Amino acid sequence: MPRALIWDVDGTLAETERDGHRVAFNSAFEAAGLPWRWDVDHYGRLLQVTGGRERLLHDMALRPDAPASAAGRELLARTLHALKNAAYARLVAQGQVSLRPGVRELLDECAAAGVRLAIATTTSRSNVQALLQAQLGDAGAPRFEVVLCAEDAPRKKPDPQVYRLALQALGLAARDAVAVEDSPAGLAAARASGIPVLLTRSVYFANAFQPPGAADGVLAIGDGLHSGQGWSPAASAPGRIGLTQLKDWLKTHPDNMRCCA
Ligand code: XBP
Ligand code: MG
Repeated sequence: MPRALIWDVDGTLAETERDGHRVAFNSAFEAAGLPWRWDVDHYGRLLQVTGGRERLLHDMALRPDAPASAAGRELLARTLHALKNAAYARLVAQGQVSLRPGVRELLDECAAAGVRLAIATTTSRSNVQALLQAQLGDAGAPRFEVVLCAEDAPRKKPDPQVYRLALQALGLAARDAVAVEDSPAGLAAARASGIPVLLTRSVYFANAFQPPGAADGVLAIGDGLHSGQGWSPAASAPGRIGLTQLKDWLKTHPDNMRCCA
């Protein structure tokens, strides 16, 4: 049995990007009087860059109407990012973003079984707080013993910093935890810290693990925790993914076979 589940937020706890962060970035552009708008496809490409402020800077580098100096772009990125996070918090409070199916059930099961919960994300702390409050109420945040965000780990995924800090805070070895992730950068970060990864494909990274070998080393990959269908390796039951299934996958995971052979 894993002793802790370490959750990514964006794309994993909830589908936050397309209808949450993207829409909020566009509100920020509008509030700042800028004509820029990020459509669904463009935003998907920008997601290669982790971190909202970094994403803004990356986009500005290709815009002739962005400030010419690095300092000017940096200042604008900070202003827009703050506006975006405020707009995101409003959207989330209105219920525009929900937990992905099967997430709540697995969180509840962990609580009942004494499996510890943590968050390791590249997003800003205010975004995590807004989501937990809106979806899980006052009791939401305290359910996660460790919550590490962009402010705690400035070297963003795929850098393993946030996962290493999470293991440290939990006082656990990597093999005692399972990371739940959705993106190639998240997978790389968790794997580089040695944590087995459960991958739930999200809207923007649905096809990111297509070539054979792209998801090498994962504990399992599937479309979501709500169903046991379509997972690789196959789940033993068609119902939602629970702790018993995680335990089964951990037993046969190559990392554990190596460690305990
Ligand atoms: C999440 C991110 C974040 C969010 C937006 O990546 O890259 O930048 O898109 O949040 P992951 P901020 O799911 O791998 O943690 O604007 O606060 O960065
Ligand atoms: Mg993610």
